[in-house]
Amino acid sequence: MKRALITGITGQDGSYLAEFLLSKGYKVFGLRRRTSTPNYENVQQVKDKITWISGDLTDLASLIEAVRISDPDEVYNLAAQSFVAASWPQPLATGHLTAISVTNMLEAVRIVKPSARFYQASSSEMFGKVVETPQRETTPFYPRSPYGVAKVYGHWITVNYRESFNMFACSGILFNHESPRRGLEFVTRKVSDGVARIKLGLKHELRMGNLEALRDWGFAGDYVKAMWLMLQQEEPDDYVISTGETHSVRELLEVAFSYVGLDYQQYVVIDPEFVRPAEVDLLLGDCSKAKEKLGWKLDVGFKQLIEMMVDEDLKRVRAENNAFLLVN
Ligand code: NAP
Ligand code: G4F
Repeated sequence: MKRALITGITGQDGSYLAEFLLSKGYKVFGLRRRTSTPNYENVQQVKDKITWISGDLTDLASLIEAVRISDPDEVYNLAAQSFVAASWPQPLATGHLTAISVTNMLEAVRIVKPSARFYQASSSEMFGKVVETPQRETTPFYPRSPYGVAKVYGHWITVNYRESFNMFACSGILFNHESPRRGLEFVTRKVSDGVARIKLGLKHELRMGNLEALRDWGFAGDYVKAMWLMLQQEEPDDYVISTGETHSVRELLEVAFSYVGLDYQQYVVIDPEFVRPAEVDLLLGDCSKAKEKLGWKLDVGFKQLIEMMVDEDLKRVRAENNAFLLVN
């Protein structure tokens, strides 16, 4: 039975990846940090099938112990401070969690089990103020946020450990991917949750930032399969994972509101609080290498993804509201 260690397992991607690896017969170990209120919402269905290890990205001793306990064939390093907007008010924490911690994790693997295969969660945010379109593995980076800068460090340190220590270390340069498990602060989920609340009469406006930003949005469930495929190859390498389509935030609003029979223009208010100090205007990925070498493909398209998210939020908000009415 293969053994995998996942950091960031309670997040969106970690939860889909855990389900995917369990379905493939893996023994899955999940690194969990101590929080005042435990949050297992994303991993509810598989919580009891995961072997939990207490640890924190910033604590090398705990990561060494996590690798020792799990004795993994594969390590998926997904944990990070992942919200771009939070990286301006918290640039140092973002640097520690999203950049330096990658070296912590690589060191833990190098010291305890250098033969383990390593996946690093790199990001299209590294392309930032893009210098070519579409963006591919060879496109130079021009990050536009403390988060993007931190991810560039994480990306290059992964390449460096591969080249310095001959480790099987891969970087997946993943474009935005979403799901009903996406954090509520990210734009797709903010919109699907907002639409559900407006439709149910619980909210009357949705305050948004830049509606002209363009993103290449895919489904997280499809993207975790690419992570696994990268670690099954003969040689370690880096891959762009994307849909090859780009859509604006405005289009996202149109699709989500019209799905429930509403016109977004009647509810959306532009609020400078959600406009960023520096914006990534356009992301559009070319994932030909992943298609060709990994045989990776997408199952869920943009409209289907947004409608799935609105459906799930309608169900959840309705249930929460009914429970509240019953109690009060
Ligand atoms: P997410 O939902 O925000 O999950 C982040 C995970 O990191 C959570 O499990 C969180 O634990 C954990 N974490 C944060 N700080 C930690 C610490 N100090 N010690 C241990 N664990 C810690 O992110 P995601 O969307 O699944 O993304 C996964 C990874 O892919 C991230 O590295 C992200 O930057 C990268 N990425 C994401 C996308 C995307 O579109 N989703 C695209 C490219 C790259 P808690 O539950 O305790 O907070
Ligand atoms: O959903 P977002 O917050 O995602 P962003 O910044 O693209 O980052 C996500 O994708 C990256 C991959 O490219 C990951 F590395 C990263 O971890 C994260 O998962 O914002 C998307 C766009 C931005 O242009 C933002 O300015 O939506 C725009 N936007 C407009 N109004 C908004 C809002 N974003 C948020 N979060 N909230 C708004 O009200």
